[in-house]
Amino acid sequence: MALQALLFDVDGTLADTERDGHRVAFNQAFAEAGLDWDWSVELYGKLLTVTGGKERIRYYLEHYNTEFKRPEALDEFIIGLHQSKTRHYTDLLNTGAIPLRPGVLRILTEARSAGLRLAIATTTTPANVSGLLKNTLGEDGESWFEVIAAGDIVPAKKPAPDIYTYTMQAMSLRADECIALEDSENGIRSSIGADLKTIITINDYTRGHDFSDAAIVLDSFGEPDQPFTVIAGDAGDKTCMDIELIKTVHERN
Ligand code: XBP
Ligand code: MG
Repeated sequence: MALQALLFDVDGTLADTERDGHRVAFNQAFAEAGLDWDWSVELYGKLLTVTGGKERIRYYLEHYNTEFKRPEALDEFIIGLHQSKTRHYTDLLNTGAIPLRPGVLRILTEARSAGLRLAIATTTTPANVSGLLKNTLGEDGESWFEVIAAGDIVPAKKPAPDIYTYTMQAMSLRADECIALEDSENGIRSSIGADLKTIITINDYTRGHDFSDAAIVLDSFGEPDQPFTVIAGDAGDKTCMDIELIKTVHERN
């Protein structure tokens, strides 16, 4: 089936948001709440096992801070902390501190000219997606994407396939008409679970992940003057990801 749509993950794929974005915002929220919790770069890598910020805080308490005397209304406590984290994170985005990864703007622009449909399938909070797109693509950045599926819109976050299934249903597309672009093992488990061919662009937190099901694994999408390194798969004679290569990868068995 001909390729109709590109389905993008956000965190780690469109932008390197985790170490210097989400992590920093979590720590700011903890400090603001008078908590002495500090998520180091290393600890945060372990906490990324769990997608979703509220889920991540709970996982931290269950596995890394079992001594903490939990409030009776734990759910509300976590929700409050997470709201504060979202405020800090979107404030950070508004400073322009987090750029798109190499190749992302070029691929999005080429895709639009080629008439491909674009969507987002992410576990992050909708306000975070809006903030990133506005601050990197401009005020109308969100309108580049036909569907933005984010956060709690489906109850089961990645690695469950639900967010991708939801996105394709909203676009009336089948999996063989789409391709997913991801950066993490939870991400590819979700996309492969939804029967999607998947392109992987790794980052420092995900380079050790299992990407054996990926159609191609790259160190970045690259730019014409900043070639990618192919970690697994076949890029032919290409030195950066473009729509032609995305279509070739999609057509392969
Ligand atoms: C991204 C995430 C997100 C962010 C935090 O995963 O795991 O949880 O770290 O976002 P993926 P929130 O890239 O696979 O979608 O705090 O808004 O939940
Ligand atoms: Mg990701």
